[in-house]
Amino acid sequence: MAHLANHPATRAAAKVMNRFDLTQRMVALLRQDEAVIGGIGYTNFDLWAASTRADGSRRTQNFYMLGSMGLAVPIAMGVAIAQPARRVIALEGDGSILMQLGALGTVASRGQKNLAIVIMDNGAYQITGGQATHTETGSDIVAIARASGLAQSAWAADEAAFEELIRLALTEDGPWLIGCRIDAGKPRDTTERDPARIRDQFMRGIGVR
Ligand SMILES: Cc1ncc(C[n+]2csc(CCOP(=O)(O)OP(=O)(O)O)c2C)c(N)n1
Repeated sequence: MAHLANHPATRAAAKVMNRFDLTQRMVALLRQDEAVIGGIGYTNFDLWAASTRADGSRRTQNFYMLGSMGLAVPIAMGVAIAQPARRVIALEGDGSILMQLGALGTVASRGQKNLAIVIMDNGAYQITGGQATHTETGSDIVAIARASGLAQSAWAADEAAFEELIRLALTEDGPWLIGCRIDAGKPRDTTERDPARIRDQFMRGIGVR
């Protein structure tokens, strides 16, 4: 893709950034109605933290997957299919997407225009103790995504490039995949563990309840 020519295709070329900082930057670029699906892991917690406003209120167009790995992309794709006028972002950890790689090919084969996938790659299953994932030893999520048919996939070289890629994903046809290398920083908060409430608020947030 011509507009991705300036963005690196390899993990080694990407700066190691901070998950909370990137998530805050992403939330700041949302216009309001985009749906964001947080996968299990610390990606989820930082989405919760970055979506909590100073007055304690919280963005209601977010869904927080608690329980199973690898479901952010499938859930986001379901929302994107059901509501094609809405932009949908899946936020997932490297460990979790490695468990559900077939979802990338499914998204590619559907050519889901309103869907973007953001992978927070810390090379570890951080929330369960920091065991190394395969990205530490050579698996490159962006290369896997491209080989799965997601041509519009790139690593964010740095924070400014990340914002540029998010802006693209919010305005131009997808599907998109944005890889982010992140450090081992702890998340800023913990998602409230109340699945029924999470589901209910999200359904209200996207206007189906
Ligand atoms: C199917 C499944 N296997 C294992 C677990 C246990 N588990 C929960 S989160 C997690 C690690 C998630 O790693 P990653 O997606 O890389 O996110 P991070 O914790 O690094 O933010 C594991 C092993 C689970 N919840 N579901």
